[in-house]
Amino acid sequence: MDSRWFPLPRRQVTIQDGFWKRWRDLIGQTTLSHQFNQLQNEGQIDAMKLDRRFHRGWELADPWLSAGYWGGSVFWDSDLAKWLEAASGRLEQHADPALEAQVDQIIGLFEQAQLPDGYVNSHILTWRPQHRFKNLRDLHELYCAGHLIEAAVVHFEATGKDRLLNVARRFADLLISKFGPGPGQLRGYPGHPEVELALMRLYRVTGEKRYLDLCRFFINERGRSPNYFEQEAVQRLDTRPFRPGHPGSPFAYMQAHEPIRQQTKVVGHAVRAMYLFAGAVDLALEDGDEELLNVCERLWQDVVTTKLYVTGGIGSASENEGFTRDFDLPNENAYAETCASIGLFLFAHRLLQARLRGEFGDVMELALYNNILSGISLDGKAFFYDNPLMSRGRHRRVPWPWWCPCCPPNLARLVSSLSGYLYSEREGEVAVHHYVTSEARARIVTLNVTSGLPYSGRSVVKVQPKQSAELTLWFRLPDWSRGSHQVRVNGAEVTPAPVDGYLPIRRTWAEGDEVELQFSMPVRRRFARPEVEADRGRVALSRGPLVYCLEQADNGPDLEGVIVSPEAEFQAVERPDLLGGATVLTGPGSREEVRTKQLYTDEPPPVERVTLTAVPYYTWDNREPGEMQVWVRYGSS
Ligand code: FUB
Ligand code: ZN
Repeated sequence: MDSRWFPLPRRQVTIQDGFWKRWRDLIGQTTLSHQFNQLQNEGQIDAMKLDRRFHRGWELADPWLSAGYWGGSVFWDSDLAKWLEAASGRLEQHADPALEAQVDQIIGLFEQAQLPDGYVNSHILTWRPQHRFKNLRDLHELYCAGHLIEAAVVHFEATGKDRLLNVARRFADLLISKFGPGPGQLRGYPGHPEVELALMRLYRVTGEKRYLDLCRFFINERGRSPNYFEQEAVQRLDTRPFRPGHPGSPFAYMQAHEPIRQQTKVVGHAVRAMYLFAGAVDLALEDGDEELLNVCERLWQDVVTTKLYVTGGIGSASENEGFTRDFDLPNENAYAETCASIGLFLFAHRLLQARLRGEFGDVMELALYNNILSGISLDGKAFFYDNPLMSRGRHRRVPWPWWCPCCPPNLARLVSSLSGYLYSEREGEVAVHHYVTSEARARIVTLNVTSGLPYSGRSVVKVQPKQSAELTLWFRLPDWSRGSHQVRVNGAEVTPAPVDGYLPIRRTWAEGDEVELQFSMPVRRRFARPEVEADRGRVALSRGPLVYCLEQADNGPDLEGVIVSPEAEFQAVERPDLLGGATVLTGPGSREEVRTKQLYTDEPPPVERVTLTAVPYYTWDNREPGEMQVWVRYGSS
């Protein structure tokens, strides 16, 4: 694919100030040590010692999943790996000997746990070594391997040390010998995709084609008939029905109901789907596989046109942690797992390298500032797993979702590697996907971006070309500006025609040239298609990349009685004192009063005028517990 783009690597981009610098520092200074303590207290770190005596537990009776013991979850290794990845990203930006010592301690445990043939998985090795690669459907060995590989790549790139990379490569080499179409090999693939995109990262950092080949095998093998998961269940004499209540194929849960190239609708578990598709786009880019790329685009369209919350969340149902029917987007019971939005972000970022289209960047931004960021409290020490759009006050962040701590370290690793998602380059061209105050050192040019996002739509880009040559800078035109923007180069207005949601400016740039971009940030009213039952007759407010919500703390209880009228004008008001410094939206509304104890009356409820205050969704649940609503009743009153 000649026209493809390449992300500017993390270490060539320095986030220097502003909103994301504050988040990155909070995660680096507070969240990582909080998470390390949790991993220590809850057992993940000790589990790596492969000693049953270190495991706390209660009895569960599932012979293939828990085998009558609690040895920690089957994916605990991935929590450690995600933390390692996040911590390595931090070390890349900031020397921190104490953090480095913790990183080295965990790496040492992985080294000690690894068998001579390269295998490493604390759960399997401690509790059921005989089950190695016998239940790919459930046991998450390849998922854990994937996260280990990703952590190793980032640790190597960040520190130049190859200890963890060696562990990961030995494991990956074992996978290469075990999996494939050859005699004596397993024609299996992961129940939880992740290792595919990890193998692509390993391939890129080592240049070893065999990792790319294994990724291709996993992606192309998946969903073939006869189904591998059925066959391996027979092999291990496991006759229990798998997901019997599932409509259609039970393997849709892990996107293995049919080969990916035949899939037209996104189904099943949301994180699994997004990781698989991200890996598939990586593969398509590398192989120049237009067919696979088109499949991924088709699946992308399905997600964003029928399954995407206004907050950038996906996967509405808790039953399968994933997708149901189109437009089934309940608010109070929204699952919208933080990891699923992270997966969507990763998927979109890959697509952006294939086709420079603003819609991919728009969705990345939507997910990042809303569903993902709401996953962490403003003090960096508490987390949501699911991110509903309505609450009666009982949904609270927790210091550690011990039953399944996948989201907190995932969020930490995303933010600590955010610099790698902001820019792309290719011959003679650089694309700015996200406006984050940062220095970007591309091959041909250095850009110094100062941005007021998410609260101000103004960004200034100072351009320092490495040599005098014509080059094109592409600036994403965010959909939230609704086409209303101004661009100046060295103070003179220019009007580049948008191409697929980007503004290209081609010229011979000189040292000190400056581009100023002013994107309008109107307060927007968002309405859902009528098929979205939960949002009928309701409005959501947004401004710039941020979706807003009403909280009880500002508006009192009984938010169901609150109505926004079509005439109401909302104003953006800066509140440095509130929620870590936020711009809130205020405007007139009305509230139905409850003046009767009768269930039904012949008169409509009386209505009082009120002033409403909406806060950014990512900030909710950082004060006293209370109600919250993104979708508010809408109509004249
Ligand atoms: O299964 C591993 C992770 O745990 C998934 O990605 C999440 O949805 C959670 O179930
Ligand atoms: Zn998660």
